[in-house]
This record gives sequence, structure tokens and C-alpha cells, in this order.
Amino acid sequence: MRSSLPLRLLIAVGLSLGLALLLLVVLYATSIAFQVWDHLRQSPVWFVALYALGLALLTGFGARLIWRVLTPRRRRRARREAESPPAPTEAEIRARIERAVSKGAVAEAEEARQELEELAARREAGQIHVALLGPVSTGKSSLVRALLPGATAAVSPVGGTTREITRYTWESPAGDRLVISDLPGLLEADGTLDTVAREEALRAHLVVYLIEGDLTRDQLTALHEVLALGKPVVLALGKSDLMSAQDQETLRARLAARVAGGSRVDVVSVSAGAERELVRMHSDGREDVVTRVIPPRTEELAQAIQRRIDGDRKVLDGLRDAAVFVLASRKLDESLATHRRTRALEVVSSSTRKAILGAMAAVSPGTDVVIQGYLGFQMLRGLADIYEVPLSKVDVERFLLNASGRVNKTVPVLLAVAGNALKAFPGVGTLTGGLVHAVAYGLLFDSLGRAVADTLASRGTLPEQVALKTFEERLSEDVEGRARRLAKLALAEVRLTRSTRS
Ligand SMILES: Nc1nc2c(ncn2[C@@H]2O[C@H](COP(=O)(O)OP(=O)(O)OP(=O)(O)O)[C@@H](O)[C@H]2O)c(=O)[nH]1
Ligand SMILES: [Mg+2]
Repeated sequence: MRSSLPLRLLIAVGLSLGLALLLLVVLYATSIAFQVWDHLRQSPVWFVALYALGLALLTGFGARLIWRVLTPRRRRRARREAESPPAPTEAEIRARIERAVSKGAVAEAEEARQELEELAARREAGQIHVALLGPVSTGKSSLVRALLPGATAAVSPVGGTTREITRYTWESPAGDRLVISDLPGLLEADGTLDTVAREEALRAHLVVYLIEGDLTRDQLTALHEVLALGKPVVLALGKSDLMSAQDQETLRARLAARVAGGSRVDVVSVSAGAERELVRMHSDGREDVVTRVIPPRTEELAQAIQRRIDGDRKVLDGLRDAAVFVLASRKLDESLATHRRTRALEVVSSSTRKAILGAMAAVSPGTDVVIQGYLGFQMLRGLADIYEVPLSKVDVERFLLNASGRVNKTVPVLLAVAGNALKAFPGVGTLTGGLVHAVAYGLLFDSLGRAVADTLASRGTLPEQVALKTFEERLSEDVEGRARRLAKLALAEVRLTRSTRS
């Protein structure tokens, strides 16, 4: 459509005015810029540098502010998630399992190995797995019964009825045979079965998350955990027979808005059916109770499941595999962390014992320092080896030197605490001098070893300042209790030496 002449004239006038204004702004800005430039030329160099720095900072800050305003928080979070490390591959996990086994952590690697074995068995069987997840008592087992009239899943109004995973074979509307897992309810009072249910959800291709009202914060978190792994989810609003059509519609719209999973979440209504007792009034005044059977309503759910499994099977398998790899890797991380912690504490306690013995066995003044230096070196190397952190000889020596520097002021306190601890044991007598030193050394070793082990475990490296700060904190932690234990240990050694001599 062609615009009329007056309108075009109006646009031309508007444009001319706009251009004139722009020209004015440019001229004005240029004039100010020249004035500033003239001033700057007469100013000392340090002022010009400071001015330039200020301008650069202001520009950087402004650019960052504009970027934050233009990028909504959700997109920034999505970017961060996209940048998060990808799921480990099967080859990587297998290599880690092998390394753990070669280091003696056979039992620790077992759970991860079993996850991979289970995955291999499921791949071989080629069936689609659907996990029925959701908070307690939302009707998961009842839904299994509704889908499979022959199923014997236990149902009860008391929460926490299902205590283990039960798998059923279900035929979808299009005749596909699927495995449906009825899972223990999430977020039950003691929470012991949460992990069982969540892990099975990770092993499935598809998760049906059954709720019976709006999502609580905890339920939303549990759902996001599944969504974070990219798994398709059907969010099923259960017990729909208890809600009016209007309420259901409002709630479903709200649920869809709350679940930020986009196209990966379908929201459907389901009902496992129910029986309701009604009082029937007769014309002659008689009353009797009749049972009204409300039929199950599962078609919408079945269709949603079918739609999902009709998608690209390779993609579904890939997402399932990735989730299992995350699960296996997590299990390996957890059990290796426990294993490493146990071994690290063994190294610390054996080094502490040796430090006590070394101090007691020192033949002349100064020899104890040499012994402790050697033992400290061995302890740190042992811990670094357990946590697979490469630490050079120079690194260890510098660290030990700085650690000794830190404790110089604390030594008198440690000696006093050690002396006090020994007083609790009658008959220590003349030996006390050497023993006090030995117990103080023990306290130093115990604190240093634990601090280094904690730092290696939490950081995966040994940042010196962090480890030394932890060392100082550990030194004052339960110092009396530890001194008593170490005093007991030292005395036991003394008695042992005496009895072998006599
Ligand atoms: N009205 C109505 N009641 C239902 C429906 N589904 C389940 N119920 C009732 O809800 C209660 C809990 O049902 P279950 O099937 O045991 O729930 P669950 O989610 O398996 O429970 P847990 O295994 O304890 O987590 C029972 O009293 C059921 O009769 C439904 O669709 N409509
Ligand atoms: Mg159940």
C-alpha cells in the first residue's frame, strides 16, 4: 500500500529534524572532546594515565552492565549449564575403574562396575524403561494397577508403602512392550529410599513424575535433578478424579509454567480410578449405601509416553546412557573419596605414631628434628600419592618449612597441653621431659596430616596458604582430647620398650 503525500511529508520533516538533532549532538560532543583534549595536553602525565584508566574502567563496567541487562538471568544460567563439563564417556569410566582396581580399591569400584553391567544388559534386551517417580502416596502403585489390571503392586493410604523397585512389562497403545518401574516414594519422612528411587530414574529412558497437586519446592528440586540430565519427563497430575475440570486446567497451566524444562516436559492428568460410597435416598424414606466406581483415566498419560518413545530411539538411548554414566561416575567418586579418606587417616596415624617414637628415641639434641623432617616428608608424599596429586620434592620441603614457621609460636602451648595430658597418668615420673616432646610432636603430625589430607580431598591440589590455614585450625581443635590419646599411646610404647628390655 502506498502512503499518502501529507504522511510522507510528515515523515520527511521528522527525519530532517532527527538528523539535525543528531548533528547537533555530534558537534557538541566533539567540541567537549576537544576541550578535554586541550586540558589533558597541559596536564601532567600521571594525571593523563589516571584519566585514561578511569575511562577504561567506566567503559568496561558500562559494557558489563549492558550485557547483564540484555541477557536475562535464565539465558545466563543456560549458558553456564551448557559450559558445565560434559557427561563422562563409558571409556573414561572404565579406565577409572581399572585404575581404582589396580590401586586396590576393588570393592569401591564395584558399584560403578555394576551400573555399567546393568546398562549393558538393558542395551542387549533393547527395551524402553519408564520410571514411575514421585513423592510418597501420590498413587504410583495404584497407577501401575490401573495400567496393568493384573499387577499386584501394594497400595495403601499410609505413605511409604512401596519399599523396593518392582518392574512390570506394559504394552503401550501402539503395541510397544515397555518396562515400568514402580518406585518407592520420594521425600518420605526418613528419606532412606530416596536414593534408590532417584537412581532408578536415572537408569530409565523416560520418567513419569506423579504428583497430586502443585509442586512443593523440594519436589521441584527433585524434578529438576532429572531434567538436568536432559531426560524426557511426563509430569502427571494424579488423582484427577478428586479435582474439577476447571481446577485441573488452572493447575496444569501453572505446572507447565513452573517447570522450566520447555519441550522436554509434558503435563498430563491421570487417575487410577476410585470407589466412592454414596448414600441413596428412596422415595419411601429408606436410605442405602451404594458404591460408585470411578473408572481409571490413563489415556492421556499413555499417549504422552507413546509420543516420547516414538521419537528418535538413538537420542533416547543416548540420553539414558549419559545419565547412567553420570550415576556410575558419581558412585565411583563417592566410594573412592571414602576409600582415600580411610587410607589417608591410616597414613596420618602411622606417621604420628612414628613421630612419637622418633622423638622418644632421639639420641642427642637435634636428632629428633632430623627424624621428624624425614617423617613429615614421607607423610606428605604418602598423602599426595593417595590423592594422586603430583608434589615435587621441592614443593614438599618448602611446604614443611613454612608449616614449621607457622607453629613456632604454638609450640610452647602444645608442650603445656602435652604436659597436662601426661599428668593424668600416674607414675610417669622422670620420663616426663622426653614424653612431653613426643606428645607435642604427635599433635603436630596429627594436625598437619589431617589438614593436608582435607585440602587434597577438597581442592585436588595443595594450595599452600589454604593447607597452612587449615593446619592452624586443626592444631587447636580438641587439642586436650587428642593430647590425652597420644599420651596414652606414648606411654604404651614406653611400657612395651621396658618390658622387652627386662
Ligand atoms: N481418589 C483417588 N485415590 C487414589 C488414586 N491413586 C491412588 N489413590 C489412593 O492414594 C493412596 C496411595 O496410593 P498408592 O498407590 O499406595 O501411592 P504410592 O505413590 O504408590 O505410595 P508409596 O508407595 O507409599 O509412595 C491410596 O489410598 C490409594 O487408594 C486416584 O487416582 N484417585
Ligand atoms: Mg507405591
